[in-house]
Amino acid sequence: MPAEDAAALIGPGAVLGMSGFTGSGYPKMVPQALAGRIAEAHARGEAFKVDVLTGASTGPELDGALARVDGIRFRLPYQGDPILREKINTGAADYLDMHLSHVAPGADQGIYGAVDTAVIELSSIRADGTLVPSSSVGNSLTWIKRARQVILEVNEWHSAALDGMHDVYDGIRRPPHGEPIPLLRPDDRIGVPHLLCDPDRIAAIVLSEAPDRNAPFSEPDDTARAIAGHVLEFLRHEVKRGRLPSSLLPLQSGVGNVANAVLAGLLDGPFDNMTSFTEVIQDGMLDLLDSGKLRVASATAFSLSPRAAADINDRMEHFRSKIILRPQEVSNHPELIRRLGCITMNGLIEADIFGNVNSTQIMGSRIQNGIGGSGDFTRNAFLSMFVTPSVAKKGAISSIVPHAAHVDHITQDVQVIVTERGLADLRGLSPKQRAPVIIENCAHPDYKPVLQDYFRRACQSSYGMQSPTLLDEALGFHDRFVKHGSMLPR
Ligand code: 0RQ
Repeated sequence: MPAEDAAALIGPGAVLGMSGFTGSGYPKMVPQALAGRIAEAHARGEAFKVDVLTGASTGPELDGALARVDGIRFRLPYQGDPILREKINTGAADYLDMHLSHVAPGADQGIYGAVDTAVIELSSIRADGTLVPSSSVGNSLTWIKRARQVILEVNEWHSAALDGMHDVYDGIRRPPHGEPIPLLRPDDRIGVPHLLCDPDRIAAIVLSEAPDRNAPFSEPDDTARAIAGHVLEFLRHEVKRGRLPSSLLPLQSGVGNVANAVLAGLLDGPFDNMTSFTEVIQDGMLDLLDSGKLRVASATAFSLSPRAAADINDRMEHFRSKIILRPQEVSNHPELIRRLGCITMNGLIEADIFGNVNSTQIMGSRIQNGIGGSGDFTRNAFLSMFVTPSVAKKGAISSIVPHAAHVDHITQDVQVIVTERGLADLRGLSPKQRAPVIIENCAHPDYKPVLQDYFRRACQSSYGMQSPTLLDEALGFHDRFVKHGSMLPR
């Protein structure tokens, strides 16, 4: 049916469970038609907002379109859309930023309310009625199971050869009847390649040909290349010390230019027969798969530049045996991440001198994206790393601060921090021992003396000496930025 007719099945206050993860596999037609309906209702003076639950971030046709018309009351678990971000930061929309592996268990307990409608993008519906997901699996299984009615968007832009790439495991048992998930290696397939839905609950099928819209990556700059260089040197050292095998351990890598530069660096590195157990497959991973250095990549979604997305669409057949897309509760499951021993690499907003990491809130209050899977992976990693340029906003912001203004990853979870200046290996160090190493190895030269001075004085007059802190100065960097536009002392 036309998208407008399908959108008419959704009313004010609806709780919507939608497919989509990092700009991949999200519905595009129904959300835009719904945004049109909401705008018309608002023009008539009628209230119309919905709750939007997804896998992770979507694209301008979903988050952007609904946020633009003030149609989102509540959003979880992750977003990255500039319009929605603004609505959240001005208080017009509520946002629950969650660990991505926690969403499905919460939905099964009914914590987000009864899901009214699932809107799920597919690449095809087979003749036997089974549903083939598109470029992400995310929480689609959960929304289809829980929703009162289901709207399907079949998108012919996706390659038909996606059929067979997915591994949908529906065997997770909740406490008190929990059982191990039977996955022992990143390339294990433990489910079926399709989703199922009782036809009686399918309220509409809408056709689409719209591409996933992901931001293109810029070529790695000197900063990204320097960070990648430090990471690779460190991994080589860990192999030499016998702490890692020469094929490394399953890699998880966040999104963004730095993560992509590290993957590009691995192309020329000495490691072979690598695997990846991650949540998103980005451009760099496809290159590694092409080169044969990466044997298999397990994830829940693609997160590709338009160039790479077009390329993989042409060569899906080739990649189908090397890539497995799973529900995000499986791709991000702590049990599996700990069992496989993942090496995790994620970006950060800021780290403090004790190694606490803020991934989400600028100046402690403005949301950027969300914690995403970084918490699922970091806490349970074999080796957890964070990568970042040492400064943001042309040097007005230091990524290394005396005290993080918000904490997503506590110091106990953070093993290695890397900037273009160097790498801080924090394993085995107490908070007081961590501070000089982080300042010396990671801080930008403009901020190093200020941080050294702060820590020296904190060591003289802190209330306690476990994590020496000057309470009246700890957030001074942030306060200066908010008041004067720079963290540098005036
Ligand atoms: O903003 O675009 O307006 O200039 O944050 O920063 O340096 O381009 O780096 O793309 O790797 O993003 C933490 C946001 C880093 C990301 C974060 C500003 C900076 C720029 C982007 P502009 P960069 P990245 C896998 C795992 C949490 C989720 C996660 C993230 C913009 O890595 O969202 O890890 N991580 N998921 O200027 C003010 C600072 C800043 C700052 C950066 N200290 N203060 N602004 N920025 N540091 C994926 C999923 O989970 C789905």
